[in-house]
Amino acid sequence: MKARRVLLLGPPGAGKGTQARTLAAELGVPQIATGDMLREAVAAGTEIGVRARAFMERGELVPDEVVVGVARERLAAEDAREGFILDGFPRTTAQARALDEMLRELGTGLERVVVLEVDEEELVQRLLRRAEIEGRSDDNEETIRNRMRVYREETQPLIDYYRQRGLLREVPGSGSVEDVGARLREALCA
Ligand code: B4P
Repeated sequence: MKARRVLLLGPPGAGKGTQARTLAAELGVPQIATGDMLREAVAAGTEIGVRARAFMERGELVPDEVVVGVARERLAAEDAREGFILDGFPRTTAQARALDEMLRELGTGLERVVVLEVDEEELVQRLLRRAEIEGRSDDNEETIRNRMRVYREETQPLIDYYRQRGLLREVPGSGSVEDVGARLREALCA
C-alpha cells in the first residue's frame, strides 16, 4: 500500500515542490508547502508575511514559532485527515519535534520520509534558471548559496532523526522530473 502521510526532505531546488504537486493530486491529499504559504502571506501583507519577508529574502529560515503556527493550522484542516504531502516543513529539529507533537494530538503519524538528493552545483543551476522564469526574490546566487549552507546546518540533521525511526528513504533527485517521480513512488510503496 502507498504511504499517504508523507514528508519530502531535500535541499533548496531538489524538486520537493515539483514532485509534491503531482503526487498530492494523484493521492487525493493536500500538498502542504510552508514556502508557498509564506510567499502568499508576504504577497497579502499579513502580519505573518511582514515577519517572514526579510528572512526569506536573505535565504534564512523564518523563525520556528511562525512556521510551526502556520503548519499546525493547515494540518488540522479537514482535508488533511486522510493524508498529506509535507513539502518544506519541518526544516529544523525544533520543527520536527513540534510536528511529532501536532500529529500525536491529531491521533496520527508520518508513514514515510523521502529525501531527494541532488548535487549542489546542479541545484544552484536549477534555481538560477528558475530565477529567469519566475523572478523569485530569493533565487539569486548569493541567497541560494546561503540557503544551501542553512540546509546543511539546520535541515540535514533531520535525515538521521527520521532514519533512526525507520521512516527514511533516500531517492536520487537527478534526471527527468518523470524519472524522479517514478523513484519517489517506489519509495512510498517499499
Ligand atoms: P521553498 O519554497 O520550500 O523553496 P525551495 O526549497 O527552493 O523549493 P523546492 O525544493 O520545492 O524546489 P522546486 O521543486 O520548486 O522555501 C523558500 C523559503 O521559505 C526558505 O528559504 C525559507 O526562508 C522559507 N521557509 C519555507 N519553509 C520553511 C520552514 N519550514 N521553516 C523556516 N523557513 C521556511 O524546484 C526548483 C526548480 O528546479 C524549479 O525551477 C523546477 O522546475 C526545477 N526542477 C525540479 N525538478 C527537476 C528535475 N528533475 N530536473 C531539472 N529541474 C528540476
